[in-house]
Amino acid sequence: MKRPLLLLSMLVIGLFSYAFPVGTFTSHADSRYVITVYAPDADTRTALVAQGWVPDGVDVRRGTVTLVVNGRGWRRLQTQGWPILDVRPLDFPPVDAAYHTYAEMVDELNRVARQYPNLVQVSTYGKSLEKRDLYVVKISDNVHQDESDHEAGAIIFANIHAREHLTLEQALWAIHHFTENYGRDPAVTNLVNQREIWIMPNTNPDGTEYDIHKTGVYYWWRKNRRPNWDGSFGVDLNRNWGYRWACCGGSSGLPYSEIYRGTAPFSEPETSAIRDFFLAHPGIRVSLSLHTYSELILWPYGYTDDPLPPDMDPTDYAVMRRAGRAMAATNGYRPMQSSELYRTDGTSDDWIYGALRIPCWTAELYPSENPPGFYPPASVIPEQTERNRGMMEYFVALADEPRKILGLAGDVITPTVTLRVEADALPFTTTVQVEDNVGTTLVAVMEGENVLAMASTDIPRPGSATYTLRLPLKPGTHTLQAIAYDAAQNRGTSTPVVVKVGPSPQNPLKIRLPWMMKAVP
Ligand code: 0X9
Ligand code: ZN
Repeated sequence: MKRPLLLLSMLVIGLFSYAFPVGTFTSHADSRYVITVYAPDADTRTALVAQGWVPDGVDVRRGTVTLVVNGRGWRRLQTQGWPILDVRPLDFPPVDAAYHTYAEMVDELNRVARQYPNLVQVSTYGKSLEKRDLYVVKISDNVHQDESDHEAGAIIFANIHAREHLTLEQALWAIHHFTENYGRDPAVTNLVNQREIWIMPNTNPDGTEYDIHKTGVYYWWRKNRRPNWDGSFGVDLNRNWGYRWACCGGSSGLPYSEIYRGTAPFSEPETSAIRDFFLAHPGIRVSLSLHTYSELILWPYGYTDDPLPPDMDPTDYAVMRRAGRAMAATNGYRPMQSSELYRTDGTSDDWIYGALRIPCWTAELYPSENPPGFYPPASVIPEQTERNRGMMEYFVALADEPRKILGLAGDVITPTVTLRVEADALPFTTTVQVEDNVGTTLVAVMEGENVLAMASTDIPRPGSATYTLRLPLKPGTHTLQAIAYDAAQNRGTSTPVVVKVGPSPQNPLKIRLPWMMKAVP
């Protein structure tokens, strides 16, 4: 009796969904969908499972099964003739919709790359265990050229822990910040010109997708999705790195543990891909890893409580501690050695410093407590990502020579800047004269916070240089100031100059007065 009824209802629903196809979404290769299939009894559901489908939820009363599938799976369900009642894209809960799923992130990266083709390069550096592409974004002037011989590299990587979704938003914020403010904000422009910035917004895509795989419910997932020998899933990707792996009781050998270190150092494709990326890019001089939560800036090591063990250079220690404190001063986070939080071994940063000797930090972002813990509402994203602007810019600025902050190496000399206004010239031009030991790379004439004109050079010559800039000045009184940056992001400023601009042929006043323009030094 069951069978004919089922066949009939399948036919009816099949016809119905043929006439009114469910879902107006175009299927995207990376997108995943939450699909409700009509499977009213155990036999039908068993048949579904026998075809390889894994139910993510069964509503026995309504007789439906929920499946999370990609575009291929959706099409396969259709060709197999399963009655599909509902299709919706997998997403964060409505209140958190502004958070990016993996597919939304990929779309966003491609969109930014299309918008800023000369500044942004999107590529992949490997694949996750479940074969998702691992994305890295390069931001720099002449982005498609390797300029690592004269532009230092800085890397930011995020979301190595799945549930720490705010970190992906922080990484996307950085991608937007360094592109949208290019040519507008002198500090950002000089950084993009003088650095190669690498950003990995999601280093654990299998984990992040799993964490949100039932819309409306978070799984509190931390690890990747490695099937372990005991039937549990996941390796903690921040315990799997190969420097003093498993050394010190800061990780677990038990697969079901939240801090399971895996079967061997770099056993996971997600960690070994980042390692290989570092090895292939020796121009990277500083590294920042983004986690949540606690509002902390951490520096190595995690494996020992000793702040300065034999495998740490005292100067590097001073650099990491001082820069950690300086970054924390920009956003109100607390700076400390990593092991002051708790002992860890096999973390990314212990390897990045221990094996490569690259100064590195981990930022544990907003919030400081739970709740909201890992799941702050999306409404905080703008404020909490913008909060880290100072930290991000400081970090990228360090890359040319982190030891410069101790005054021990690199360039610590600020450009000397003189601004001269050509009083009788039209249109209004200024000459900015700059003097610097290694040479300035960017000058700008400012009126308060407004940039009136900007000029830059990629490879500066030491000594003095003169830039002539045309200013779009309107009649009136203006207080101008010139600023200059060198490649180390040292910033020099001129003394302010007050300029009175009268009406000109370009700027006629309604009542014609003899025009004048006067420079008062
Ligand atoms: O335990 C971790 O992996 C990090 N904290 S989290 O709550 N995001 O899981 C802290 C790692 C700190 N260790 C190093 N930076 N070495
Ligand atoms: Zn974390």
